[in-house]
Amino acid sequence: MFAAGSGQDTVSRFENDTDSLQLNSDLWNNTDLTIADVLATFGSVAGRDTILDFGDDVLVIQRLREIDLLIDDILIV
Ligand SMILES: [Ca+2]
Repeated sequence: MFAAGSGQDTVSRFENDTDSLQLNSDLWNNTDLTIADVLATFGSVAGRDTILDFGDDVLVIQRLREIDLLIDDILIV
């Protein structure tokens, strides 16, 4: 699970629709965001990777260039 205080983490072998990412809502101070909100607010693509940048905590998903693919692979916990 990726949560506030996790720092920078990298997912090197993410398989769309197979793997899932657990994000703790403390990353956005437990405000009421949907997964789509989270991706739209914090997500970006840099080169071949998708970055979820929560400020102090940054999750890099390597070799994924379409953020929308994640929408059914994220679990908010
Ligand atoms: Ca997916």
